[in-house]
Amino acid sequence: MKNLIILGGDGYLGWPTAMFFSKKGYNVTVVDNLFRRKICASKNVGLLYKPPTLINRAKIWYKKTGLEIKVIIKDLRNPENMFSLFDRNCKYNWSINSAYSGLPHTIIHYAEQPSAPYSMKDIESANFTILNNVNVTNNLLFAVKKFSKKTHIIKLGTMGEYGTPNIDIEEGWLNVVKKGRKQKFLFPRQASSIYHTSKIMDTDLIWFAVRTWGLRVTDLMQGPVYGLLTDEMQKDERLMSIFNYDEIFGTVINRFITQAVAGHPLTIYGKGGQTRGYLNIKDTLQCVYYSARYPAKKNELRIFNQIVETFSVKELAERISKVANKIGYSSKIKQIKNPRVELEKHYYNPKYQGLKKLGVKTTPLTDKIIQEMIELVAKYKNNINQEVFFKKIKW
Ligand code: USQ
Repeated sequence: MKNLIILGGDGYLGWPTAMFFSKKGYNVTVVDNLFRRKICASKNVGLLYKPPTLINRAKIWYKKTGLEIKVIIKDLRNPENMFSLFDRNCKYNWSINSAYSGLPHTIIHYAEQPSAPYSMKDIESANFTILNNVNVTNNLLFAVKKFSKKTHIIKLGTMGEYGTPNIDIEEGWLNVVKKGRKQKFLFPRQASSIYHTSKIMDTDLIWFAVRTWGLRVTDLMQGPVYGLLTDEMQKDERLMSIFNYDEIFGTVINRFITQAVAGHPLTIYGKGGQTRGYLNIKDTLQCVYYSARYPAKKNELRIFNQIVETFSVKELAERISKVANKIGYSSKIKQIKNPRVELEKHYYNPKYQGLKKLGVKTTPLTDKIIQEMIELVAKYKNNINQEVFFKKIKW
């Protein structure tokens, strides 16, 4: 049984990933400092429903499947906490069988502050984002170097690291020829928030560690994710992922779906030509799974663009509104002043073949999927607080 550790295992992607790998037969441990839950509680952020605690989620999972997901509540900004994950005497907060059974084959690193608006809120949030994200990444690299150089790190990067350049976006790297000489460099990165910039800093650290210490890392450059359900959760809605629709943690498709259900206009920022690469939460799991199954080699920083299809914000609003209207909602669209500094009309042509070549089968956004999301969100309609659609964060 392969040991797999998920850093940030309580988040939107972390918990579904834990169940997915557990079902696939991995020996899964999740680690989290519960940052997301604490912020959601303290900042009155819009959660569609309150998921059980991480420990209770693991217990429910065990009752349903007989499979154990070990839980560790720790802040990984502390290097000792990170190092302890490689220690045979590491204590689990919740575990049926606490015997430690060897070093991790794979570590999936999601343990970051994931919100661009949160990082732009004020100096405290900006500093927290930079310090947390870079610090945890650095601790992980040092821990793997010290205890387990064979461990494959899967790091969640973001397409936002590249920004929206006026040229095609390659998968992570760019071959440059100058005066007859050639060199492969990281593809130029130019982010449009402190959060996205912190991910660029992570990438620089990782590339340094791979070159210098021979680590093996896969960096997944992910676009905005949408959806609530994965195959594992459908057994029990208490196992669904944390779902935000607010300005801070809600990604745009999840927000538009919730706005349609609540009878709030779908809020396009500015002209709406902002184009990004999107993917269903189910596809995130597949991408991470195939990356784990076919790991990067020693001394390799392998980079994949983790997206399925591109849409402008305007296209998304129109599609979601159309489906909502068809099934009886009265959904409107409203263009509002863009609180962000970003290009509202631009060229966007990223490559994203690598993960498909590994075997990932994609789930494009269909009207049926939009309808299913609307219907599921509608079950929690009474929990929607329209006041949190905007928290007045400006770039
Ligand atoms: N947008 C609207 N209206 C809204 C909300 C957002 O027009 O009500 C626009 C934004 O201005 C932006 C686009 O939708 O142009 C996407 O915004 P988002 O909030 O869905 O995504 P973003 O802030 O970029 O961040 C999200 C995740 C982050 C991940 C990133 C991938 O929160 O963790 O890294 O997507 S990417 O965008 O490709 O960098």
